[in-house]
Amino acid sequence: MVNLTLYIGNKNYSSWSFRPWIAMRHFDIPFEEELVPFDFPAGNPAFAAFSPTNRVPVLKHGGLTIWESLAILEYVADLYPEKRLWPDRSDLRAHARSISAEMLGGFSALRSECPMNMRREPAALTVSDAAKRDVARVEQIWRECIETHGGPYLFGDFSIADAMYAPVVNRLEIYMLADDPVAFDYMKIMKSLPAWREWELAGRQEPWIVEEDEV
Ligand SMILES: N[C@@H](CCC(=O)N[C@@H](CS)C(=O)NCC(=O)O)C(=O)O
Repeated sequence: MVNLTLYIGNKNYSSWSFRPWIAMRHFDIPFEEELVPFDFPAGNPAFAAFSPTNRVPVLKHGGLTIWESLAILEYVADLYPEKRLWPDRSDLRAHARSISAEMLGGFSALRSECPMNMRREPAALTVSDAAKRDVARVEQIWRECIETHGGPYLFGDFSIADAMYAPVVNRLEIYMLADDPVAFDYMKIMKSLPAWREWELAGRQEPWIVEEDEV
C-alpha cells in the first residue's frame, strides 16, 4: 500500500494545489490529504513545518518530500506507470510536457490578475493586454491539442497536461475571458469531471476569505 500525503492550501484559491490533487483523484491514486489554509497576506507560517519553499503543494512519501506541482505529478506518474498519467506516445508525451512546463513558468499576467476562485460567480473582468495575450496563448494551445488529437481532453484521454491547465479553466470561466468555441467545449468537459466537482464543492464550502484573491 503506497502511503502518500498531499499537503494543499485552500480548495477555493490554491491553484497549484489543485493540479496534483485533480490528477491523483481522477486516476484513483490513494492519498491522504492535509489541507493547511492560507488566510494570511502571504501564505501561512505553518507551511514551513512541511514545505521547503513555504508553499503548497507538497507530497510526502515516507521520508521523501517532493515539492513543485509538476515534480509531484512526475513522481506519481513514475509510481503508477499503469495509470498512464502521461500520454503513451513519446511525441505526445513530449508535447504534453512542453505545455505543462510552459504553464509552470509562464502566464504570469493571467495568474496574477485573475486568481482562481471556485466560489466566484462568472462576471467579466477588464484585464491588461499582457493577460489578454496569455489568454490567447492558452486558447491556441488548447485548440492545437484538441484539433490534432481529437479531444475531448488535450491529448485524447485526461493527462497531467489537463491537470496543469485546470485552474486556467476556472479563470477563463469566472472572469469571462474565453472566446473560442473549442475552449468552451473543453472547459465544459473539464468542469464535469467528478474530481473537479468534488474539489469545487469543497472549495465553495470553505470559510476562509483571502481579500487579495477576491478581485
Ligand atoms: N511553482 C510552485 C508554486 C507554488 C505556490 O506558489 N503555491 C501557493 C499556493 S497556490 C502558495 O503556497 N502560496 C503561499 C505563499 O506564497 O506564501 C508549484 O508549482 O507548486
